[in-house]
Amino acid sequence: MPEDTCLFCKIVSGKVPSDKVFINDRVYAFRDVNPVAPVHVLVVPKEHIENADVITLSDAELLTDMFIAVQEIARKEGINETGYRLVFNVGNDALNSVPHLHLHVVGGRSMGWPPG
Ligand code: DGP
Repeated sequence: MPEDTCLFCKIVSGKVPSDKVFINDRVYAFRDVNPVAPVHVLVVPKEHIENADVITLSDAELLTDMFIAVQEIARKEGINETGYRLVFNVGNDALNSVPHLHLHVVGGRSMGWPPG
């Protein structure tokens, strides 16, 4: 069962503590333990989905929920006007380290492009 082994499932269930930023029925968001910018929040579905590469049409509503959560978080964190970056890492080349879908919300400073 992923709830027993997956770090972000344990964060969602409260077994592992986190700094909560947002919660609703389907989405949980918390501060990244290794922030790369003044604002660095991870938005995750409460349900275990491995990564963006396995998303299907049946996840459409859940993905919309995640983006609506992002909008609320960006306003609450004061970065909706200055801007922010949204990142889904997938697989080794992207250094995806936790196999539970998560959307990085990064902001509060100017960022370069392309990423390193
Ligand atoms: P990724 O590399 O895309 O898989 O991002 C995983 C992120 O998760 C990474 O930026 C660090 C963060 N992270 C890892 N373990 C923990 C944890 O226990 N708590 C919190 N808050 N963040 C974590």
